[in-house]
Order: sequence, then C-alpha cells, then structure tokens
Amino acid sequence: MPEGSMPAGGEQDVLVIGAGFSGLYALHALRDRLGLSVTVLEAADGVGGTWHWNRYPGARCDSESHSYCYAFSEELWREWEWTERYPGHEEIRRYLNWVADRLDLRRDIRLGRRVTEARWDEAAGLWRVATEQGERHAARFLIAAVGCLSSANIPAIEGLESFQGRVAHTGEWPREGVELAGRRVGLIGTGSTGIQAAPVIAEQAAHLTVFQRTPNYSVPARNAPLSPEFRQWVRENRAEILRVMHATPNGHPFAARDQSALEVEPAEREALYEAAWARGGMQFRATFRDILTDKAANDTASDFIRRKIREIVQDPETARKLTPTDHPYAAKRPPIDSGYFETFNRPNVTLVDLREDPIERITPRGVRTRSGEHALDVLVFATGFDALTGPLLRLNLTGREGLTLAEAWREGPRSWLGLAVPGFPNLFTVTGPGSPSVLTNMPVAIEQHVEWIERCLREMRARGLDRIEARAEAAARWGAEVNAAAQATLLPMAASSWYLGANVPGKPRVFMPYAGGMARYRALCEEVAAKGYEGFALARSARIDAGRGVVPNPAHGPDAA
Ligand code: N01
Repeated sequence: MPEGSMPAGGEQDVLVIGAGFSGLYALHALRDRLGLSVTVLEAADGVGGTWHWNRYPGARCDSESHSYCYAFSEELWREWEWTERYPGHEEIRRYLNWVADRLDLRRDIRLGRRVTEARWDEAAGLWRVATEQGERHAARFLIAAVGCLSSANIPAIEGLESFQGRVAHTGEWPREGVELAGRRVGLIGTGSTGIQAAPVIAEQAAHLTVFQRTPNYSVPARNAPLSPEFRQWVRENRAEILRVMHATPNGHPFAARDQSALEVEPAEREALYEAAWARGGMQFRATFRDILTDKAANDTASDFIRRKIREIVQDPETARKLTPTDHPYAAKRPPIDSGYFETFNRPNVTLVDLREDPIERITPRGVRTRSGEHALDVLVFATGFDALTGPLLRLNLTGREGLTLAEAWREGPRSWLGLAVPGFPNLFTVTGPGSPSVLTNMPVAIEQHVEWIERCLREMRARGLDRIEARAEAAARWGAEVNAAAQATLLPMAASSWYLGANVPGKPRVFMPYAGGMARYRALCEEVAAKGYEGFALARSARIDAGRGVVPNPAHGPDAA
C-alpha cells in the first residue's frame, strides 16, 4: 500500500461510483432490497451528482418536476412537493439530500473520494478500486453510476491561461458563485446550458457577450409555480403518469400526437404549433409523431421556430445570426428557455457569430476574434461535456487480461445494451453509452437500469452464480443496432452534436445513445433477462465454494433469507 494511503475499505459485495440519481438508487436497491453490502464512493463533498456541480445561473431541469424524480416508491412520490413546473438546481439538490436521509443512505456513502483507478483482479474475482485520497477498496461487483454529462469540456483555445479575469465552466460552477454584477461577462456556447444561463447572466452583468458557434433552436419553457390543484392531481394520478412515462420513447409524461405533420392543413398545423409554443417545454417536439423521423415534417417545425426567432429578435442582423440553418430541430438535444431570444434585445447584450468572426485567441483582457478584442472580466464556458464515454474513461478501468477501457473503446464505445462491456466482468454501467440515457428523461432510464441490475444479481444468486460478462458478439450486434436506430431518425443530421462526440476533438464519431426509444429498449432488456441473460457469459467462481462469494452468503436485509 503506498505511503499515506488509508486502510483498505474492506471487501464489499458491491462498490458504486457516484452519488447522483443513479448511485443513490443503486445503493437503496442493492442494500435494502437485495441485502448486499454496498459502499458508494463519491468525488464531491455532497450527494447530487450532476446537480451537485451544475450551479450556474439559470441551472434548471428541462424535464417537468413531477417526472424528474424517483418513481419506484409511492411514499417518496407522495411526500415530496415540487414548487415549480421545472425544478431549479437548488430544489433538485434539496430533493436528493432528502431522499438520502429518508432512505438512510448516508451511512454507506463516502464523500470526497474520487476514484482514480479500478482494476479487475481475475484470480481473486474482485474489482480493486483506488481513490485520489489514497483509499483502496475491493468488491465483487462494480457499478459505474457516474452520469453521462459529468466530464466538463473546456476547449483548448490559445491564450486561455493568460486571461486575467475569472474563468468558470458551467458544469463545475464554484459553490460560492461567481460575481457577475457590474462585470463584463463572455459566454462561450449556446447549447441547453448557455441558453438557460444567458438571460440570467444578462440581468446581473454590466455587459454580456455571447460567443455562438452554432445557432440553436429553442422553445419557451414557460416555467411557473405549481398550483395546489396540480400537485394534488400528481399525487392522485401516479399510476397513470408512470404508465405514460413508461410507454413513450423519451420517458416523459406526455405522448406525441399520433399524426404526421404532413397530414394536416397548413393553417391547422400552424395553430397546433402555436398552441405548443404557448404551452412551452419539451412537449413541442411531440406536436407530431414524425418530427424526428421525416425531414419534410421536421421542416415545418424548424421553419415555425425560425419565424419565431425573427419575430422576437428586433435587430434583423442579430436574428439572422441566431437562426439555425445547418441542422433540423431536435437533431441536437432541443433546449428550452426563459427569455433566451428576448435577451438579445437588451442594450447590454452582444452576439458574436463565431462562424463569421472566429476566435483567434484569448488575451489577458478578453477574447480576440478576427474583428477585434472583446474586453471581459469573466469568461464562462458553457461548452458542454465529454459526454457518455468521458465519465467512464476517466475512471481508468482495467478489465480482464490488462485490457483498459481506453483500448477497448478506441474506435468508440462497445457495450451490450449500454449496461456491460466485454472484457470487464462484473461491471455495470448505469445509463452507459448504447442505452437510451440522454435521449430520455433521465430518472426513467436510471430506474430501469438499476432495477435490471438488481434483478440480474438476484437471479444470479438464486442460480449460485457470481460472475457475469458481456459477450463480444452481443456487443458487436448491439453496436450495429444502436447505429441503425439512429439512422432511422434525423439525429445524425446534426454534424456538431455531442451525441456523436463531435464536440470533443479527436473523439471517435459514433452515435452513442440508443435512439430506438425507452419502451422498446425496456422490452429488449426484459427479453434478455427472461432468456437467462442472453449475450452474457455467467459463471460460478471458486469463491462461492469457499463460502466467500456474494451468492451463497448474502449479508443481510429483507431478501437475504
Ligand atoms: O453543452 P452542449 P451544454 N468554441 O455540448 C459550443 C444537458 N443539460 O452544456 O454546437 C466555441 O450542448 C457548442 O457549439 P457547437 C442536456 O442534455 C440538461 O449546453 O459544437 N463554441 C455548443 O453551442 C444538454 O444537451 C439540462 O458548434 C464551442 C456549446 O458550446 C447537455 O447537458 C440543462 C466550442 C456546448 O453545447 C449539454 O448541454 C442543461 C468552441 N471550441 C444541459 N466548443 C437539464 O435540463 C463547444 N462550443 C437536465
């Protein structure tokens, strides 16, 4: 053990990495329902995962609050009261902290432990995990619950280190905040985050300069406090709300209209889009069933939003720059906003179109584009994440026979169902690449994965097994399926999409999430389990016979008997 390291964390049945939505639920499911010994290692000094870090001005969930929470427990569902249509970051953190207390999770969560390495020890049949803090842990099963968007991407722009003002990435926003009042603020990036942040920063700052590389579509969120009647309706209609969320492709509590955008008369179509615009939110995408599958249908939605941008933005030149032309609406993750386009009517806001006026370098005083220098006190990067694969790769995982995840995924992620990687026994990736993950309302995808893993471990125990590994041919087949599902949609038409890894230089261009829909995916996962874990190799190790395995000797808990 290296000098300064702490004593070994002891041998666990399961180690979970991450204490966000996924890790908290994995701990509850595997400890309290399955009776396994579970420890959660979390890099941050609090629970919350992505919501621990994303504290930028305007940070708010784009899913509606009554659907952005745990659904597995009727008590949790009834006891928690959301206050707004979309929950703000503080409220989500309060919620997750409340869940951690309510389910007595904290005693098995070790905060401030950043995993730096995890190695499969074939002889011992254990994952050996090291943290930056010098701890060593060992566990039979390893669950990566590290989220999809937790590895911040700061572009390597020349001169960045010379900037004398304050620099912050939205996904690692300082806890104490960043002073914006009276400051000249530059914001790079106009994805969902930049679009949420710009209106709030503009209200606080002396001046805001938005550096835009790709203009984006956005629809008003129409956030508002929730009425007592609505909250009552949510409490009383849990079963129906969940039924819809589990039946729809995106896990949201609404279904797409079962009609093509091309089937209706133009006047009626316009009226339906107007109604959707007035209602606000992600539901705009559900105005017609073929918005994401038929380019001509999509054009009607894209054109509608382009017209709205021209109506809202007073300066025609600014409106032109803000109007997306190079990809269909919703081919990139569609943002929703609270006054984004209106922000550009403010006298203290400037838009810089980086396609016409690219960044040359960052200087000590600000950002220099081809047309000149923009003097800044604060530079905010809303430049997104090394999505999906990034959080897993930075765990430095080494599987069987010394295979590293970086090598295994050199040409893009390979995974069976986005849940398990060939060569990495007893590792599960919650909402990993190849699963619907970021194309869905995340808690729905998370609950489905955690419950699938729980069932898998329960059934392995019942069959006297303690080793599971995805087969390479299953992962190869699934890779083709993930690609085919994306090709059946308009999603690959956005060249700059992070779904494709396009935002990170050198990252393989592979469409990473499964676009075939959550409902279909859930059915496939059920089928795999029902067929005895098709595509997986299951085995029994000598540990079991020595009485040391998870399987014959469940630790404690309701399911252990
Ligand atoms: O990141 P993004 P995000 N120079 O990658 C630009 C989730 N989310 O943080 O499009 C200049 O979408 C880049 O430009 P381009 C949600 O899933 C959820 O906004 O690559 N610009 C783009 O404009 C979302 O999709 C909620 O040309 C550069 C922006 O930076 C995901 O997080 C709320 C650049 C990055 O956009 C990521 O969103 C907010 C460069 N070198 C976000 N590099 C919820 O509701 C990048 N850009 C839960």
